[in-house]
Amino acid sequence: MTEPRALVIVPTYNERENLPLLTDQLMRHPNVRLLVVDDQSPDGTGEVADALARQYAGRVEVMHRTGPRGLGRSYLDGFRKAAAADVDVVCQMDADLSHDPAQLPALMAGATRADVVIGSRYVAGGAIVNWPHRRRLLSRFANLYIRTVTRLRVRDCTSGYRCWRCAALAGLPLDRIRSEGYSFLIETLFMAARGGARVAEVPITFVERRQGESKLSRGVIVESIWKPWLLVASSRTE
Ligand SMILES: Nc1nc2c(ncn2[C@@H]2O[C@H](COP(=O)(O)OP(=O)(O)O)[C@@H](O)[C@H]2O)c(=O)[nH]1
Ligand SMILES: [Mg+2]
Repeated sequence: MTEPRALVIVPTYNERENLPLLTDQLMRHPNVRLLVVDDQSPDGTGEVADALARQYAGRVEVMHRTGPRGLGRSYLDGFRKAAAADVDVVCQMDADLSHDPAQLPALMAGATRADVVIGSRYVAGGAIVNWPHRRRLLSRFANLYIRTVTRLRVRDCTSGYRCWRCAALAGLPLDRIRSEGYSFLIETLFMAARGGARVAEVPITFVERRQGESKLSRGVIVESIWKPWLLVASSRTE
């Protein structure tokens, strides 16, 4: 796999200012395709995505979801579609420019020696820009908590910047995954690791969004408190 071909899945909810910039930067990588999964964003991100799909015909595709929205639901639909794509790796990233497309080749290169590569804020060389102290503490604590409960050996379990080898993604039991938000990221990582996937981390610089708003809700945080325990419990009973 010298020049891996990638499909990048980007879930969007109200990202109309960010998506065009992200797309232009991603399209600078010749072997990268983009699948936008939009949840009927009220701000019209879906139409912006359609225009980008016309501009980059054959490289950018849009999935317009209906029904209940959610990050986990959007990724599950995206993963199912990706299973039929003719690529070597499938990547996940946020639409809000927190994840720098310039760092994508490093994640893709990592997939030559690992099944899942995490763009990590918490390994040497990783960084966070524009987060208040409180937000840093919460994320640090969350990762410590998740590692302790699940025994995952990953430093950044809640990073949404990831690159999967297709075979590793195909091994995930998608029909059994129900979580949203951070829990979705934890659950997919947990399932992969339990299935024997090799997980690697490469450093990224995470930059907090400038445009639009975070969708991080209280419900999402509460779910990620009990979810690690549930994952461990259900893996023991199987
Ligand atoms: N399709 C879809 N995307 C979502 C939803 N909620 C968040 N996103 C996207 O998921 C990514 C991360 O969300 P964000 O609000 O930035 O979370 P934060 O970085 O944890 O504050 C962004 O690309 C959002 O547009 C949703 O319900 N549906
Ligand atoms: Mg964000």
